[in-house]
Amino acid sequence: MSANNVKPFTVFVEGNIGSGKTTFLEHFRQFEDITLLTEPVEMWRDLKGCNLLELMYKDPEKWAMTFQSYVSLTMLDMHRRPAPTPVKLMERSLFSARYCFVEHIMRNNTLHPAQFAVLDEWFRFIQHNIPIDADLIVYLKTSPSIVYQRIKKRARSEEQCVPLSYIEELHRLHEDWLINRIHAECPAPVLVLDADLDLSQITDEYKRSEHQILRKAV
Ligand code: DGT
Repeated sequence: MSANNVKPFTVFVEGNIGSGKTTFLEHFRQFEDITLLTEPVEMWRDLKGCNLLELMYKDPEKWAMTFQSYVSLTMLDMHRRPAPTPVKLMERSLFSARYCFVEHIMRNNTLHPAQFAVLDEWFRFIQHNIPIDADLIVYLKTSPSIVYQRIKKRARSEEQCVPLSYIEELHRLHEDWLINRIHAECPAPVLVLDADLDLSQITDEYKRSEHQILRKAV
């Protein structure tokens, strides 16, 4: 809740791996009265000394279920975290975990149907029983070839084995969810930004979203 007990205007920042979600959130650090919640990747890399992200990339058949289960917990924690400001900006959501990442590993049979069923039941239970506020989704739309180059360049050790085909598939799943709307639920209106632009031009593109996000902060 914000200081005056009104729910914060809640924004999910979504987009493929390497689309610039963290940079987008950093852009809003200059403004007051916004709570920024970056994705808990560091928690996934160090859960009591275990790197779940690495385990998942190295042996997905064995670790995807465990990884997704922990992703759900950490995302739910972010959704439920109170914001003392009128605006709350979150990197990703339980929805992209389910409709992009879990969907992918279900379709390519990395998950056993029973494992998928358990994750899906958790997702549905949470959706129906725990309030998840969402007022706007900012979709940082990219071309797979461009984010693939960025991922190679940033060289996060766990992601070195990621093939272009995986990035292409994740792109399609984001498009199906946010543009083609193949799932019944899209929790909020979607603002699409061109996130192919390089760092020198991207600030102007980010500014296009300021009006919609910041008017809630005044
Ligand atoms: P950015 O700032 O747009 O470059 O964002 P990234 O790439 O740091 O963050 P993100 O969420 O796209 O990906 C972080 C890593 O975690 C990446 O290797 C993909 C993986 N990841 C994130 N969420 C999930 C998930 O729900 N399931 C799976 N399998 N992987 C996930």
